[in-house]
Amino acid sequence: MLEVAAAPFAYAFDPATTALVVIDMQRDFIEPGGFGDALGNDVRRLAAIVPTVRELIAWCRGRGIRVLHTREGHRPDLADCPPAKRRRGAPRLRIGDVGPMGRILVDGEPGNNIVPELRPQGSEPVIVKPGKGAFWATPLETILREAGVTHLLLAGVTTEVCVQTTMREANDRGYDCLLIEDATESYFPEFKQATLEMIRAQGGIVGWTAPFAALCRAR
Ligand code: C5J
Repeated sequence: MLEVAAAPFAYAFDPATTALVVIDMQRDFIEPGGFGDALGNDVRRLAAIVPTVRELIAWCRGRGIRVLHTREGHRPDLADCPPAKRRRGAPRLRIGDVGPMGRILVDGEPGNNIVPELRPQGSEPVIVKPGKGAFWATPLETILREAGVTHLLLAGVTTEVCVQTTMREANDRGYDCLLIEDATESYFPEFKQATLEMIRAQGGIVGWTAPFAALCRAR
């Protein structure tokens, strides 16, 4: 077992039954011309965590911790995109429209690819998810259960949307979850801060948080 100095208290895990889930580190959210940009966000905040996420992935691979990746993406016919999701707000480009990196949030388009620095390796599963949570309408739970995973490390974007939704879904399914604070980011710094605080409030009601350096010191 390894123990991390986390908040609200120490997080203990066995690398053999732990998986890292890297959420939506895809060009659509991180590079100019994607969905995040079309919604009017400054994507540079998200791009800044790529080096830390890369180190985190390498740290996990080096310890035999399974690594899984997710992408928020829809079928080309958008049959899995609720019209309400597509209609919402006033983005410059809607889901399915053609942008500078191909069709926005559509599986198989260049913008839907994970950024090259974080490219999945070998047999690492890539879960394509039509919702914000990675458990909804995906095989993630089956993959984790088959592998005997009980503990999840979480990273990715955005902290208060897909990361938090996934962490809550995982928590309700009985997983002990640790969110790596500097390996997640939001377009809104105050939303990231609030999310970290609400996750670890009330004795870790959703789970734990810790910086990557604390994970590296786990003994
Ligand atoms: C959003 C995500 N923010 N990956 N997706 O639409 O957080």
